[in-house]
Amino acid sequence: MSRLVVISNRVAVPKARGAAGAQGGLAGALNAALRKNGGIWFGWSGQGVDQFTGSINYARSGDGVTTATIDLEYQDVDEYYNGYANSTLWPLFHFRIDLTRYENEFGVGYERVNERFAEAVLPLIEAGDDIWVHDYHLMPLGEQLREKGVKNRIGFFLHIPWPPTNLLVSLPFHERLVRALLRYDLIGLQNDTWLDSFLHYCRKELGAEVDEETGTVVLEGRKTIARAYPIGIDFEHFMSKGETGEARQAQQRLESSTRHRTAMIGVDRLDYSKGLPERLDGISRFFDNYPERVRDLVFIQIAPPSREDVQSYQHIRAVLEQKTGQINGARSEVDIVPIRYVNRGHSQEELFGFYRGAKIGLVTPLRDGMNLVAKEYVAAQDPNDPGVLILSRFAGAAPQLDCDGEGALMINPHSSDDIAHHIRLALDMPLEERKARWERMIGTVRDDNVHWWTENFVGDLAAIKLD
Ligand code: ADQ
Repeated sequence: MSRLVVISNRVAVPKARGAAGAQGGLAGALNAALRKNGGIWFGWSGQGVDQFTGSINYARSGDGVTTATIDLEYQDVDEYYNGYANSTLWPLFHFRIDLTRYENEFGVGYERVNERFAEAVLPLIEAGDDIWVHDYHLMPLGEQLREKGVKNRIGFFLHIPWPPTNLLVSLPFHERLVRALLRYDLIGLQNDTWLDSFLHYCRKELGAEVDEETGTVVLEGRKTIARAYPIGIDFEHFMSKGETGEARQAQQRLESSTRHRTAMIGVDRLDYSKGLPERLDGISRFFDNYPERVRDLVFIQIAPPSREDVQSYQHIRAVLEQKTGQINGARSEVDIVPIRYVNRGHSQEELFGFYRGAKIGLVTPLRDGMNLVAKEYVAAQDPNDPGVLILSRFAGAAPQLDCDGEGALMINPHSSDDIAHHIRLALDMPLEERKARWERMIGTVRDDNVHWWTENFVGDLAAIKLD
């Protein structure tokens, strides 16, 4: 078995023995793969410094995973992280061309940091290692490594959507970005929709030879395989959270404070891709269309701020505060406040309890690579009295959770009426139908979990024959 070198923008260091996965499903799964295969996890420390040195900070977690991190210059953080990654690629790849900023120095900073990553990680790579690079921050890294003579197998997984060709071509130097990507041996996307868009671009814009059946892309004699690998949650680990006193207490807090009314929950990073203003518009429409139901529903939105240095994130936060205030102002009674808006994160134990106490889960991204909240909501339900998941058709998780129209209630997040109508259906859904829908969804959430995902990707990478 090959040793694994995982490279991502940030490294989630397990804090103590047995704590792997405490930072979420992905961290847990990558730590598990690293424990099994041996190897190292490399990335940015999250620290800014005045002058880049490239010196590596090693740490060994309680359960034996070695991490290696570098500090980045403040200018790198501005241009690469806040700039090209989060102000150019993130909005564009979430179809938000209106929010996409194209600045020359962002692109230069992005390439500079990718080169710095390549130089710093190079001495850590041994012959026979398999290398697994993650996400939009590091698309050119494979090419940088190849140019420095790395001959190992290198795979890349994109956690966010792949945009349609006619959007992607609005990015200056788009060809350069995708050509660099084709220096990887294996490219993973979250589902077939994003995979199809990727293959379409390769054929149309680069003139690559594409075999849709096998996902093989050949450009100038070099071969890359592209496949869909839908990421899942760390099911067992997440379920163990439900056994804790903290989870039970969270559920009780939620239930006792919403007595006689149905609690509906949304849990998201505060990000414009998650469709939060549109969600509030849908809820407002529900109250307009069914005024007699105001006393039946409480909506709880948990949305901790993220990427606060980026302007569009400051804007979305202000929009949400205003909309929540407006709806509550118009609809509250002395004993009813229809929307509770909580601006902070919670532990997985608490989230488990909140999910379980809420009889409707509302997940309405305008675009999302996958969306693990939808899967966590399903996992946390009581099998004897499960809640209803309302899910955007534009979430990467939609094909798995739609279950041929008999799983989640699928909605168009741009339509307030559609959201309002499905909230009413969910409120009135009989127990038998709730159970039947939940039973169809839980299989894929349990089986297609994050360990299945890592094993599939790492297995396919290891099977690639080197020239
Ligand atoms: P994210 O955009 O961060 O991830 P998502 O997959 O929904 O989106 O959530 C990731 C994790 O964050 C979940 O485990 C969730 O519990 C946690 N989380 C969200 N809000 C929280 C809160 N308020 N408090 C505490 N925890 C919270 C990116 C892509 C997704 C893709 C993942 C994994 O944008 O589409 O599913 O990567 O590939």
